[in-house]
Amino acid sequence: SCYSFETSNPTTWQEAKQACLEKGGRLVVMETDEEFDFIAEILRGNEDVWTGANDIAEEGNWIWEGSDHQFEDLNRWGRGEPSGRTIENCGEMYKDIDFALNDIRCNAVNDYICE
Ligand SMILES: [Ca+2]
Ligand SMILES: [Ca+2]
Ligand SMILES: [Ca+2]
Repeated sequence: SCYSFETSNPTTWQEAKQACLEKGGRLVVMETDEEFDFIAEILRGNEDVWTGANDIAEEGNWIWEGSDHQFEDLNRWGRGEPSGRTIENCGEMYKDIDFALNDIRCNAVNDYICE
């Protein structure tokens, strides 16, 4: 894949999704542990970023937006995550837990990665 790290204009998750679509891509979809580790390594020293992970359509049913890749193929949640039930429906890579996945409110503003 080809990635675009958008770190100068933090946005909500929906805005990030739309911005990636307008570039002809999508929010990053993690297909393998190798891909996740590769991105996490690049992110060291950076801020939190949005991924395509979300459970907006159905609480607890996490998907990768714009992909039929099975979310359950990967388990990269931080300890105790996802924690936010219906309040937190979008997935970020969270710097405070070494860029593991954390569910957070979709109207938070983050950097994001398109692919
Ligand atoms: Ca990918
Ligand atoms: Ca949720
Ligand atoms: Ca959380």
